[in-house]
Amino acid sequence: MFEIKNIDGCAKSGIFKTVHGDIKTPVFMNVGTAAAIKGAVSTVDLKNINTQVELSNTYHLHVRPGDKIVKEMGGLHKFMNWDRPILTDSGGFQVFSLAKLRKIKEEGVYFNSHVDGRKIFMGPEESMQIQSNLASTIAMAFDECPSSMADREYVKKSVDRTTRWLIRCKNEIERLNSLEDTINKNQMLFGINQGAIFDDIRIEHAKEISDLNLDGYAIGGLAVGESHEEMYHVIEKVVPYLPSNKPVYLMGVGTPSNILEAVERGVDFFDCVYPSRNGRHGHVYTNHGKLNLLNKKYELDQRPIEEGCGCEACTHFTRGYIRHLLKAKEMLGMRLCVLHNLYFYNNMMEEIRQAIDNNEFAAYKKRKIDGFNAGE
Ligand code: PRF
Ligand code: ZN
Repeated sequence: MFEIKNIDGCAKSGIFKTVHGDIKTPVFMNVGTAAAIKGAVSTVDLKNINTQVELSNTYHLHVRPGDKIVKEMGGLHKFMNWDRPILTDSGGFQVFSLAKLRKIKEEGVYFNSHVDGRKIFMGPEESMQIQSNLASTIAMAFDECPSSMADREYVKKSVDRTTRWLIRCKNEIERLNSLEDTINKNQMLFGINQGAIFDDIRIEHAKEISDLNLDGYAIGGLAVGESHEEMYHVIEKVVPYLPSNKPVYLMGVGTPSNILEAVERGVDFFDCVYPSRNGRHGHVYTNHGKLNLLNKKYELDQRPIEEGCGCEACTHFTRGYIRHLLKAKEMLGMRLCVLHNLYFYNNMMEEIRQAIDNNEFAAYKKRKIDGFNAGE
């Protein structure tokens, strides 16, 4: 159930209720693809940086260790020791971006595993069965994310197939949720809007999937090569056609500025690998833009990454020390940068929720983006 708390322009704050606890929105989900946040960050750390939702991937966990193993271990929550909500992505996107030699058919996708090359088939039913074994809080529908280069004719055919797949996902999750030995019988399903940058295909698809009364709706197929302006345009066009009483999730987005722009256009859920991936490379987010800690100018810098930041890195260590760790390829360097970046994102979302509650989101957003652009 989604309770809207306050509406400020098109931005909204709310509470999404799940069996694993409430999610305050807008929210940024922290990505732990293979049941691990890259950079040696555990679920104990996630609690310390105020993570609300962890995100894992169906495809990766199916390939290794296998969803049946995770089920035998009691489901993903028990496996990772995480008692807050988990969202699992369906595998659709990962199959298209990672797997080799894939073949898309009406029944699903045939592909070779990126780990050992073995042949795998995944369709809507298989994706739902795997996600049911993982026992995540929210399962994502199995979709196709067409390439940003795909032509209109291909995109139309692909989106129609994604709609048929969505109906099969809905039927399958209802069946699985009613089975005796299903771990999470209240598993929720989010549908995914596709249509590349073709407004009419996007809108028609949004109308079709809205009729299915799902728990939430995602906008997929963005941040795959189109410009930021094209992405914002699609969000503006699509959001009005999605149910206003359900959360909207923009998949795989993005930079802090992208998130602020999307919140302003009505988006409630986000996820992205940027904070963890950038952290592993020593790139850290601050209110004055992104810093590259490998830069020589930080060698003797006694300041924390960000003055006033409450994360483990900033409350204990200097830029100069973290730079040394990164240069020496010590795992601790990466870990501290990833912790800081995730804290920065989670903290920005808290500020966003407060700004919306105080009806001052537009001013907050401007201040924040001006700061990012000003630099140190
Ligand atoms: N579909 C799914 N997962 C995704 C995407 C998508 O289109 C994207 C696109 N940015 C990220 N993750 N299932
Ligand atoms: Zn910090």
